[in-house]
Amino acid sequence: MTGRLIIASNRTAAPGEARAGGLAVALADALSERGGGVWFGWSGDIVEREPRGAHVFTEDGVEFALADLTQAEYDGYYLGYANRALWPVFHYRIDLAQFEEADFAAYEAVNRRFGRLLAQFTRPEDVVWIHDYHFLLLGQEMRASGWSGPIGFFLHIPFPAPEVFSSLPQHQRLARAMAAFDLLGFQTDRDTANFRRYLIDTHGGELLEDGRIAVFDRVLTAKTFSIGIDPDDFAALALGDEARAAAERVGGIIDNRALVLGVDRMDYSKGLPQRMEAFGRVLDDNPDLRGRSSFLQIAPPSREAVDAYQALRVELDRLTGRINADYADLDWVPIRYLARGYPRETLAGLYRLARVALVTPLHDGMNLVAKEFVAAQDPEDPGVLVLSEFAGAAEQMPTSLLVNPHDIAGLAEAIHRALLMPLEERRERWQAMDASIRETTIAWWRHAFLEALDTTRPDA
Ligand code: ADQ
Repeated sequence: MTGRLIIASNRTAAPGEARAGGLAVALADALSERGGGVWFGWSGDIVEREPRGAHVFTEDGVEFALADLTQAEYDGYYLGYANRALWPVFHYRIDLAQFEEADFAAYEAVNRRFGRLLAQFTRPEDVVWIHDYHFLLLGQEMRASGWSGPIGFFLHIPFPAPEVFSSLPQHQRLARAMAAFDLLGFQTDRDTANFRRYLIDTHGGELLEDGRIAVFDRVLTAKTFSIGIDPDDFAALALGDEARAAAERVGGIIDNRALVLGVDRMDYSKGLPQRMEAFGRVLDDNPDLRGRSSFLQIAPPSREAVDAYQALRVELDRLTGRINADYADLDWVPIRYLARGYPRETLAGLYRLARVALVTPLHDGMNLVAKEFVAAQDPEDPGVLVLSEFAGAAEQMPTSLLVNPHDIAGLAEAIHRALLMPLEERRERWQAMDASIRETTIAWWRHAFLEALDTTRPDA
């Protein structure tokens, strides 16, 4: 008999909110499969006075416990330490990181408050599954509040090379806190290896024969669980009415020229300027390709309060302006850049229409857009995935056109090659990618993680 599941993630898919993403659906499924449990997270609300408890709702046997943040907590914990220190460092952008002691203090305080709160919702036989970089200290804080059962943690973003992680002034403190988890899940073998190497080289951790690591008087498991999607569900979405309507609309506008597509949240980790430059380079170097393909980039702004995002926006506007001014004609615009989000159905239709997808982040935990693109293709006439070697998905999709996103010439060459790739080669490459996304689906991911967590017993 397994205990209930207790999930903590920064944002939850609260009752009544649409569960748009595959992840939200997967976690909701995990909770209901266990016959209930608790899903804890930030409510999304900012309040004036320090909140004490959480708002609790019950839906289909699942308790949602949502805690508010004060403005100061939101600024220091969320916008500050999580988004201006952890996010850039974990994505290898130490140059953009801001190490403010006050931000870390807020991060610590919120993790403490949330850890205490969450401990109150647990029963002795439960298992706890904590998500992502907002909550690196949450397990330790739960332990301090008396929770001694199993705690699993999954990191959705990359775990950087030890030298990069060590640039965080609080890395020792973070590492000790992370050792309160019993099972740590990472997106790729590269991340798992980075984490292990960090513990072994920096903290004298010892790799045990069974693969676990002994460190800070605890024994923990670090393992790869590559997140996926539901390929059948996404393929069906791509054939639906809304998807077809979106594809027809865009197909009409680009007059059925080859569509080169990018879909990302607007973030400096996604390599958007490099991608636009490379597309510009294709046009610079290949007069015959001018007027023959259209690049559509969808990138809704995220975390706009952060200066680095505003700089990115200015850069993208400049690049689009330059390329369109050089090459647009009366009936053709080379780049269209839409700074807004679209429903999954619309994206699915565009993926299927696209001849080439550019998924070229400078660093990315996994990148589910790459997998969704593959799932949405017509098996008889599939498009080509140009994929960054620094996206987690690259480990699983060696038959994509792998690129170094910093190498503009190489990227331009890959786009050129993708646009001209013969049908037979497109099919062969796609078949291998399709097989791969069917191996580690989102259902596989949550089952594999929870199975590993259920067999992990806290040792100390
Ligand atoms: P993200 O950085 O958000 O996620 P990604 O995995 O590509 O990156 O996307 C997650 C979901 O958001 C996908 O379902 C995708 O369709 C959707 N999405 C992305 N751009 C969109 C857009 N412009 N409009 C509408 N929807 C969009 C983090 C990590 C990733 C990791 C995931 C899951 O940064 O590396 O793959 O978590 O673990």
